[in-house]
Amino acid sequence: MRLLHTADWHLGQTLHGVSREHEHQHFLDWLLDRLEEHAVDALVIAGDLFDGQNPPITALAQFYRFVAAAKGRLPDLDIVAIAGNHDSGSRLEAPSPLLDAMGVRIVGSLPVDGAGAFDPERAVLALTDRTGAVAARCVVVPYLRPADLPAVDEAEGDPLIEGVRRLYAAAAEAGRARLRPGEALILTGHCYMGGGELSDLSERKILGGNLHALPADIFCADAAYVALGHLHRPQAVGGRDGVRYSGSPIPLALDEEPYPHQVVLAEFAAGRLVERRALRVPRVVEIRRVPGNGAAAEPEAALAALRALPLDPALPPERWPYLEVTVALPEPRPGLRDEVEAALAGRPVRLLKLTVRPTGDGRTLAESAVRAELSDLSPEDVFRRIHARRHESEPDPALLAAFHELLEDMA
Ligand SMILES: [Mn+2]
Repeated sequence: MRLLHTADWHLGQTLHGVSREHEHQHFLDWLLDRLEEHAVDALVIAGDLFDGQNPPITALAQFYRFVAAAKGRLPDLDIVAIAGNHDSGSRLEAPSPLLDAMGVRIVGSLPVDGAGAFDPERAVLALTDRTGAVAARCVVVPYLRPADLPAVDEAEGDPLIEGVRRLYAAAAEAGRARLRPGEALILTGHCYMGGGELSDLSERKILGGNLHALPADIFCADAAYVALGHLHRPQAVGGRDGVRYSGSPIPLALDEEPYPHQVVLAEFAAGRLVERRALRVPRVVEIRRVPGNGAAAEPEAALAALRALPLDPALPPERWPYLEVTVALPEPRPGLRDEVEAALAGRPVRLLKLTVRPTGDGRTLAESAVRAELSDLSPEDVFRRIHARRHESEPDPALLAAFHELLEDMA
């Protein structure tokens, strides 16, 4: 059985105000071709299908067009998707009566029984191979919120970590109980595992530091594969090759540009993972930086580099590169943004971010002429700044964690 694992699509995302629709469509078209090319039996999307709880109509249409096209080209394809922290679970699940009948299972919230308690049996889905025989039991667990977790006595450890551990243990046990010889036990999740490599901007602001990072041993050792979502950088977890984040298919922040974006193709035989490889997603919009890294030592150097920037005039506007410019400023320069825009006027490039780093005389950013734009700040940055202004101190970690909890509930 061949399974394709992907996550963190964030359909509907905008990057510094620019729609990613074209890049997402390019990815989805590419993915359809790969599903067919590799005769994939199951597609697992491990959360954050959409960037927000109320996705734009274009993003919803994009997703359902993809599902219909995938089932049209591969009628026997099993599609399994779980909600991530960005998704609205109930919105994802609303079309389930239609999708279930097509073999498309979307799990937005933790499956519960009539009394509202977690029902592990309902978290186990069968995945079939090309002959139509069940080849794997897939345990689907969407992004967990504290209210989803069983109560744990504080003496037994961190209530969140231990709660997640128990929930996964019960779900895996239900999957294991269904396994017949030759079937693989596969787990999914959208969660933050400890020891992961973060890609700074788009993740740190939703994670709230390293609080509640989960240890890899919450996933049972007999799982043939664990398909994770949440971290945008592809990686294995806890030294286990079969426990991994697929990573996002496109860079979701400017600083997610340097590493490859990919999906994972995994093959199972006789209940085990026998082959795994990454399929690299081609990038349709480049991210360029001036200078290549760090900050231009002075504005004139940055402006000269911008004028000399090699750009392809044949590209259609939706493929014009994104540009980030960083300039060190020894003294205020009120017209800098206008100067940068003038250097780029009429050229096939999109300026997404201009960062100014005041140097030398201790002038604060607020006093320097180019002000930070709200869109350049994460919610945590804004919170820290307000806290600094009102209390002249950094927020303590517990307060910051509470802030992130609120933020996640609102996301
Ligand atoms: Mn996420």
